[in-house]
Amino acid sequence: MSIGSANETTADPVPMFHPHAPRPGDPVPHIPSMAHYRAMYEESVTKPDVFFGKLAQDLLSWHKPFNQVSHGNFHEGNISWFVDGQVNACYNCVDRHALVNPNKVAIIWEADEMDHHRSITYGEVLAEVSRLANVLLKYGVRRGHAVAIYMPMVPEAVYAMLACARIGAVHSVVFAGFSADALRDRMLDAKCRLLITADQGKRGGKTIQLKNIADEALAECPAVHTVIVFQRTNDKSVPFHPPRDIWWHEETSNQRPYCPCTPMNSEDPLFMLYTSGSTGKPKGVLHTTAGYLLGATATTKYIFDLHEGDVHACMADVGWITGHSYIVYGPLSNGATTVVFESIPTYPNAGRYWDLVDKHKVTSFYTAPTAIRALRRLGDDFVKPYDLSSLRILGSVGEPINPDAWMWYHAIVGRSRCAIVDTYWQTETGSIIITPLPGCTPTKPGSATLPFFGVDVAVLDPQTGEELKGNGVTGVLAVRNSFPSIARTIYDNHARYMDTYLLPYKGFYFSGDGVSRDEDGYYWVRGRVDGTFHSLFESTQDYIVRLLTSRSAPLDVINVAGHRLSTAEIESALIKHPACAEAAVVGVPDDLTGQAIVCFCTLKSSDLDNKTLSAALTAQVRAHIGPFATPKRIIITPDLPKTRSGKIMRRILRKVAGREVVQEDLQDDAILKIKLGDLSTLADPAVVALLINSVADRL
Ligand code: 6R9
Repeated sequence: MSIGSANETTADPVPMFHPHAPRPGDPVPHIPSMAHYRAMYEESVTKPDVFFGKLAQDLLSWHKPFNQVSHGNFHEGNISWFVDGQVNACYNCVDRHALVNPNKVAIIWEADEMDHHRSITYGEVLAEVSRLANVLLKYGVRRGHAVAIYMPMVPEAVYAMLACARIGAVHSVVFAGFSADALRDRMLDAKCRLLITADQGKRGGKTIQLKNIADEALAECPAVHTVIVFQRTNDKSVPFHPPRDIWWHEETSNQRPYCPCTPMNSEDPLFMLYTSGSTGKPKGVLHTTAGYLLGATATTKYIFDLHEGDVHACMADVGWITGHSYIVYGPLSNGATTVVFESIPTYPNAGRYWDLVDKHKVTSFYTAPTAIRALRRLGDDFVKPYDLSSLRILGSVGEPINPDAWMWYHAIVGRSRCAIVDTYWQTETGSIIITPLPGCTPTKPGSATLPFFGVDVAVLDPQTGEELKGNGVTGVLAVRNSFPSIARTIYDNHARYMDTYLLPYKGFYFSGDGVSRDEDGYYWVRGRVDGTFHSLFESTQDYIVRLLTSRSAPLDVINVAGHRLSTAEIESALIKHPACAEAAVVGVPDDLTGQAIVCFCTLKSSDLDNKTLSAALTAQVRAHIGPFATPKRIIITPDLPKTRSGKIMRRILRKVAGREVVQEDLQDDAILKIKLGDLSTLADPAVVALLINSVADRL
């Protein structure tokens, strides 16, 4: 890429990077020019049935063709795609490649231990997935049953997902960093009867006691009759309780390495994946078979510009949607080689990613801004020694990427010749919805640029819901018209699906994010409008919270290191501690993780000192949600700021926690008012000083 014309229309000129012509020997990109993109985009939104009808036939293999391309709308929440077609996701990801090219490498597994890696062919994947599918059938799993998967990042986690898809079972993967309570809640909500887990996990040199944690969760899940245990470490001290527990290796070795695929209706559920929502209760976002698979397949093909021989390395965990779409379904459906990475970017040192790229000749690499920021901070010397010439595309996902991190990724990792794709999407959208295309889209650091095919993005005035047409506008990000991979419902709670996504702005899908469309029509996603974030949204946030509280609990989602967390869920964990009377959790800006968790707690009587209590409350959050939700700070305070009607005023807490107001400001009411806004609804104005002092005490 080369620096081209500056964008003159914004206050700070933003450099624009234009794609380079392919190097000799590199493939011609699938979408080679903006004219191609524009023509395809135009057709995809004006004639979606024509566009997606063709795409579905080109990219997927069908057991039975569909009768109609799309049906339903956002008004009624009755979306369906590829009506009455029959398709099997596992067949598309495995069989159709294994039958033609069984020796092609499907998965490269890079273990936590630096010198340990393994290549697995499509033929082997077919055999292993089939054996496991037969085990599932033997233990009574049938089409439509929910299966929980709580696995480390080993190829067997991928087999587990695909084995479910093969027989029509609905997988619910729970990230292996979640605690026993979180796993229990998800298994109960999904009514799982079988769990697939491992003895232990390995991550960054540490051992994770997966089976112990699973046992704790299972104690309260009597409906789970079978637990398949994969041996990752073979540690003999791991508890094993037959007949409920069965060993993966013993059972699969007794099954034949072929199992027929069950033809599924396009709209049969493929999986559910829990995500943080407005209340403490996570929601099981449900994706269906054909639409999801087409979204994952098409976006992977065009955005990572996959060609024969490419190696795609997505550094996410299969426990998140990014892992589902860009480690498993997208790359495998395209017949590419996908990397399953078990470790972390800094183990054994900050060169780990680049060693992986060099060793496996990775062509497209996908990670999160939080990892990019952390590695940038550790210095260029960890990147320099490696041969990164195989790379063509570098992706970013999970949160807005700051231009500085973007530039480092581009210059130091990409050696100024790779395309950077900043991809915006959500668990609910199933696949990427705003992104550059590597062969054609000029990029601006920090902007996810333009919509993907079929996604008709609208910017809405948050208060009136009116569409803000034209460029140079800021509002909430919404989508008009459904597209194939959009989630169809929240498992067993369609009312919540309607309330959260489709009712706030009638006729549109509401993303929960704020966005600007600049003078060039480029999108700049600002982050959740329901968490802290952009001062621009101070008033709109309040509005959205009001809007949604009339139907459900306050919407408050924060993004920590690319993970979506619900403040309500963290609060419920805190108040389970016997010493905690009340808790209010906010997100504050953080250089490394984007946002960080700050908890304000009031106490019942306690003999413990604040330091001990803070440690206990931190442990409480880790135990109830998982270590990735560890608070940055616990602030013990005598009181919380509340309105006369008893609602906690989080706006004040955010500013105090972010040190936007400090002790000196207490001297001047006018300054306080400017910094904190209207305090007239506050029941006890004295609480502001208490809070500021409590924060100062901790520093
Ligand atoms: C894929 C994924 C979704 C939320 C989303 C937004 C934030 C994701 C982003 C981004 C700015 C990007 N987000 N990608 N914000 N630029 N490129 O992360 O799914 O875990 O459901 O989170 O992440 O706030 O609403 P999920």
